[in-house]
Amino acid sequence: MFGFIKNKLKKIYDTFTTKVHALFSKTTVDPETLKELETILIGADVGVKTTRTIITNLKKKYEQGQIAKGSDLKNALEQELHNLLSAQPFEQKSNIFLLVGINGSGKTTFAAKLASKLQSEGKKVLLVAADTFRAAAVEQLTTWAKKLNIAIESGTQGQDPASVVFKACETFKQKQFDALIIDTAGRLQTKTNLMKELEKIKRIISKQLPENTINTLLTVDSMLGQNSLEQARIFNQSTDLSGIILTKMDGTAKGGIVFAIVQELNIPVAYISFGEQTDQFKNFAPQEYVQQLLEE
Ligand SMILES: Nc1nc2c(ncn2[C@@H]2O[C@H](COP(=O)(O)OP(=O)(O)OP(=O)(O)O)[C@@H](O)[C@H]2O)c(=O)[nH]1
Ligand SMILES: [Mg+2]
Repeated sequence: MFGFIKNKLKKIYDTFTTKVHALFSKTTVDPETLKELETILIGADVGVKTTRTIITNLKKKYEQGQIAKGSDLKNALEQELHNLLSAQPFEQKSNIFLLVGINGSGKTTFAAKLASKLQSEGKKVLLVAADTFRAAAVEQLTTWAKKLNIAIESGTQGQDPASVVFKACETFKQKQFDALIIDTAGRLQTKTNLMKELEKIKRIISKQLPENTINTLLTVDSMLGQNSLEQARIFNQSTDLSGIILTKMDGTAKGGIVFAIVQELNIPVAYISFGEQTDQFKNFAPQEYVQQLLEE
């Protein structure tokens, strides 16, 4: 079943690449070409509003005679996408990370990846299992912590996650850790509960570690497409996001959603994550990302 869905998605992916390159190989570009490009971008999750902005800018260039052939279109599109993404660079503010996002989007996996990287840089890392909603969630992070030989603070199932975070902040100060990575729950009975809980966690960290600005990062499953824009909007309202982690980029999604998130919500992309091994992520680089998106 899963294989079937995967193959189907792969077909959509190939269609994107094939279609966009059919436009880039044209000897002359006309207004119809731009219309076709608009449809293709929407199909790649770039979103209606953001696509419109891109197409409007391209139209201007076309009317000024700067886009005559397919290769001009490719260069101009690359430039537009690059401008969009580099307008909002991510700046790491401290070594305090709060990971938020809907269930299954990759928070726990990314917590382990980031912890491993910071540890390899010589930092003393403390992981925090603040997802006390499910016992399995604590176990999952504990397994990672053991495997990586990294310290972990965790509570018991049902315990107030903010109290786990409070204790973790105490440990962080007392034992002089360098980095704090907090994994949170993705699902509670209601969205309001989850948001209230995250707000409370942030308040606790700010109070306990006032000299540090928290990096609040939202994991966005690249396979979910347009739904992610609305999620990002909701999380941003209550947690004031510092950046996005685009996960599951080893899948077939094109990841066009980041353009919509960056443009419509002004949230920068911080990391790209693409597998289940700890080294499978990197800092987001706009140029490389755009090239990958458009490559054949
Ligand atoms: N292929 C792939 N799988 C991933 C990636 N990141 C996470 N996964 C897998 O996706 C599933 C969900 O990841 P988790 O890290 O548990 O997600 P979560 O956000 O912590 O989920 P909850 O704890 O339920 O809220 C797991 O099976 C992970 O192994 C990725 O970049 N690529
Ligand atoms: Mg988790």
